[in-house]
Amino acid sequence: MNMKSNIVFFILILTTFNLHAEDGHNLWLRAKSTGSVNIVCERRSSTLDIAKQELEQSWQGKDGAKLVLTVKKDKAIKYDGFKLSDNEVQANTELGILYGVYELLRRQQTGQTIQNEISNPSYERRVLNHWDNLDGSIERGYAGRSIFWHDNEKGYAVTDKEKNLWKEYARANASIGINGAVLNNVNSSKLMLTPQCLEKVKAIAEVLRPYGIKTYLSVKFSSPSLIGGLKTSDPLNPEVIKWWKDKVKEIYKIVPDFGGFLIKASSEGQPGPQDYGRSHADGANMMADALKPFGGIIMWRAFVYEANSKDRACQAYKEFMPLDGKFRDNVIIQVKNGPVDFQPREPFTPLFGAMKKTSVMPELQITQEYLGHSIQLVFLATMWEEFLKSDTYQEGVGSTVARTTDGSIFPQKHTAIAGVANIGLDTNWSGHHFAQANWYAFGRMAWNNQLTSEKIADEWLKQTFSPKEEKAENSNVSDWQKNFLIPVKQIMLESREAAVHYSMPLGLHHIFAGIKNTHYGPGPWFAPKGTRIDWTPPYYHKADSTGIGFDRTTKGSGAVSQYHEPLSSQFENPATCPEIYLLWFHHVPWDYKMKDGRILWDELCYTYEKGVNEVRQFQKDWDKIQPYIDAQRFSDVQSKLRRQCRDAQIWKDGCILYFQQYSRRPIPFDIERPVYDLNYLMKTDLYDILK
Ligand code: GCV
Repeated sequence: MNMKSNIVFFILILTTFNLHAEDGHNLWLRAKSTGSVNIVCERRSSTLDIAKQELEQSWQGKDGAKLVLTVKKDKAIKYDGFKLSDNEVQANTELGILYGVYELLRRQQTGQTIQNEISNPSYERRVLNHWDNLDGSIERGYAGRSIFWHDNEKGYAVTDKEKNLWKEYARANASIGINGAVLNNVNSSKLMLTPQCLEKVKAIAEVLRPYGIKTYLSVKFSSPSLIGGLKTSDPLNPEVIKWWKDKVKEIYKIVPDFGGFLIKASSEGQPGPQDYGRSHADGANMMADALKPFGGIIMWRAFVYEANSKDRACQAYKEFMPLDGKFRDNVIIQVKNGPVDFQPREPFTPLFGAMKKTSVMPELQITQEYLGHSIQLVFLATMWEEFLKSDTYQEGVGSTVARTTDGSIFPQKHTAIAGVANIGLDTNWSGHHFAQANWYAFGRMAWNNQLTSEKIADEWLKQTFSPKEEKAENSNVSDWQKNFLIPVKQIMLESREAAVHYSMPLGLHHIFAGIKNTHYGPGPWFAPKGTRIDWTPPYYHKADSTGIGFDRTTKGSGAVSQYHEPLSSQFENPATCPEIYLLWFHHVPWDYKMKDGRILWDELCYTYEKGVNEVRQFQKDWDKIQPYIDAQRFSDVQSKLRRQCRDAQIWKDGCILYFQQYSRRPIPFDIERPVYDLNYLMKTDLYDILK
């Protein structure tokens, strides 16, 4: 074939098989309008212009319908919430109108009806935390380099192409209700507060503003001495106090809607008030006072743990509970969902609900540091739903984490939720097509912390994958729903549990390969001499000839006592402790009888096996959906699933063979035999270190 006939053939193939190449860049915002809409809106502003443009671009309602956008105060509407009916969006603010428009379009695209209803956000601030460094790299980023920062060579220059990308980013966030972005890593650079860097922040903030996204920064607590020429950064020193006041003034001059600071202090080597003998409250309040006149807030992280502590999981509670009630009302304590560190499964951090006189906000991790990077398909909404619905019992039955943080129980001046972003320069933004669903889910749950993961998966799939040329009433759609939507939703909803099964079942945690600190792959054996013990897996699994698991009962580290009754007693007793947390709270003999009658060792093996089988099933199910999806995204996901299957097998083999050295029991004979040698896996690990 010559060149010309080659092209003709290719076009023919494309039309015949309807293979639209989709690279995922459009995220869940692919819908094109199917008719016109007559928009009535008395006001004009850049935010309202966006709302109108979105309607014109993606309207799928009745052709020629009239839609009124009304900005009018209504007491029943909270923050930037909205009132929605078939022909009107009403809100207190222009941003509320924009959110209402996105909701209306989402309903159209996902075939959901609209009754007269009010939708208010669960949290006032719904914030992405970017762990982006000023050199363009991203800590725990798996989707390319930063969309905000370059390598040093390009410095802080801003291009139109970048601005365009930030606009797309802002649009995606606004469409799911995210209204804040911390632009840089919590392990902040001291340069963040220099005038050159702040000029760039100004440029970014200008692009994000019309979409209602406030800009926040992570800054080094010791900035006054690092870049301000002061001898100290002691929060009670008058010069330091003045330095922060001046710096904050300088920021608000160029970013008038600046949101505030996110601070990692006295944590993992970061400077903090404790360096000067002061408390977290002293540090946070000093900065909060500087921000107060401008309406800014401090999000002060509670991610603290000491080397050599008996139990790292106890530390945040110990340090922060005595300070309850001592923080200013524009300080929010930002607490990770679990007491160790974003593990595949953890019980909730006991600070939730326990701090009653202080605003507390959850921090979730969207980027999959411990859940397979952007290699594995793991839908995190099920994990977040489990967390938000966890009952703390702090103010009686029903004091869920959601309710203790969203102002329903405690009168918090500010409410917020944060998610560590998984966004980078990769064409599809998140590295894995399905990792986009985690970004989406974070926004949707931040808006409504009662939403189920099932509903979120359903709407995300419909918007992200439904065939473009089909309209809701077309019969092919039901074909697509039956053969794509239902099975793929099932994969998503089972995916996190599968990851727990093949990596850290029954409450095991932090048993990752430690080499290179990647947090990918198993390393229960990893404990080189001289490494901090709480950075080695044996500290967490404590496997020995008598059994396995971390004793956090009152006879052990006592972590159970940080939970409110009845949880405390429930966790204390292995018979009542949910088995999903068994090895989190207990060191259990290998022949401990599980609820299903198996001994613990067998149960562990069967669970690892189950996890591997689950991913193999995802692989089979994915292959079946090929006719219902574009070729590019089909094969991208297919190839990632292959790698996930291999890596699940490595998890299973590595963990079972390693723990078998202590259990000294056979692997139950009806499960698949390991295919990797333990020595090989351990050496591969070591080999990596030498590379
Ligand atoms: C940004 C864990 C991660 C670090 C992260 C830290 C934090 O330790 O591995 O990369 O640092 O948490 O949340 O501050």
